[in-house]
Amino acid sequence: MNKSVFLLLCIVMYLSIIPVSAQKFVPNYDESKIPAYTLPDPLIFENGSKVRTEKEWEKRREEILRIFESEVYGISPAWKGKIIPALLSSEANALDGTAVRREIRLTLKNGSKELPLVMLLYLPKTSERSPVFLGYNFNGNHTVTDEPGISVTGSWIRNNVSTGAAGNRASEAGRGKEASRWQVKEIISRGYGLATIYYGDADPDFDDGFKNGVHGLYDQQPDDSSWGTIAAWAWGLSRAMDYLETVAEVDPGRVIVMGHSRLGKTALWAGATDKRFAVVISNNSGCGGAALSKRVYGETVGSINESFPHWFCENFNKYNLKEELLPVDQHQLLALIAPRPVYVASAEEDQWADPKGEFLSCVKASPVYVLLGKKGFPDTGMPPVNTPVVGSIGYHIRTGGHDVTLYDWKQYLDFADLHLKRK
Ligand code: GTR
Repeated sequence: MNKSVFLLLCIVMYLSIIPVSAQKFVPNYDESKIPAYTLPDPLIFENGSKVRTEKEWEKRREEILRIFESEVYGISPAWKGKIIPALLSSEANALDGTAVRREIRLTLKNGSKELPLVMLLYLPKTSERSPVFLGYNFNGNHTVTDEPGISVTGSWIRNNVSTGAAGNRASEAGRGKEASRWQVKEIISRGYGLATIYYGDADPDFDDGFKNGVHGLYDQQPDDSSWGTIAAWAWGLSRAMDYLETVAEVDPGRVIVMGHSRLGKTALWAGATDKRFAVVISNNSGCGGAALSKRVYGETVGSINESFPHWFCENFNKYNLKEELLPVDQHQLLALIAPRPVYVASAEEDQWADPKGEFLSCVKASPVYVLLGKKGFPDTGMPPVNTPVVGSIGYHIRTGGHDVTLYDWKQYLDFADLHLKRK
């Protein structure tokens, strides 16, 4: 064997021992290496004709929604079941007497199948019906504040040293560990309520072949466009909304759906599929959330499908390493929310989530807001850090990493005040 054949053989052998994933999905963080791409125009129908009126937009909206369902998140079933609420606890003087706190078990009942979700609800003390933020938490309701009365929730939980979960069980050790991400006192002091549910109650975050969580409420043979876990979580938020509509102290016209990271992707999909959410907030949602997929920057379609095969529908795999073939991109997800206000937040150190791709989504969703009579989002390039751009679409990039901080909450509260506060 001559020397060069031997060398070639060595290279082939070396490549065969690197896992396929490492060969395929190397993240790009270099703007100059972004492929040339064309974004689908939200205001042009699939047949090429232009959307000119609000009425035509409604048709186009359906068209885009159907593509996101069949190619990205999967189709969620219609809900024809019952929700049976049961009050588990009630505290009239929570948070130093400033709030009312309740825990409510919501049993979703579909024929003979049932699933319990436990909602933690904080409401400000006021005689008016309150606007409420609704969002899932990552580690159990008891991690959201350090108040001792909240029961430890978490039917299946990710093992997580920082929140004291072990053996996939939430524990007392996690109490208050996520409080900085929720800022309940600030939310209450600004006149808003907070409703939160542990996300794994709605669907445990692992690939189980569509059996557990809300998937289990249906007898379903999953196919390539069946609802993935993000769609299942979003569907669960709509069930939470069904319940909030029945709570006397809650203003159902002012429910703000909010989520961080994978739950930010979830909040956006919930806002796109359920028009009852008055405002939608995406915190560091990145790939499959607010970031444009066709930029192929940071986390990509292929890498997210490989790491989290249960999040999206099977069809989404068609676009692994082939983002150019995607018939939609994430600016259209924001456009589906129009004319309702949507806020997208990025973090400077969270390049994995592609802050610029999140910003550009706002820019590219803007024409739909303009068509619907709202002020557009200015295309003036990335704003400086900690300098929100606010209209019907809001955006900021803050200093720091992948997280939800008091700074983020202050912007969300200001945004909610701007759009929902009763004058
Ligand atoms: C990461 C994932 C992101 C984001 C994040 C999270 O591992 O790659 O898409 O969703 O998890 O949810 O914390």
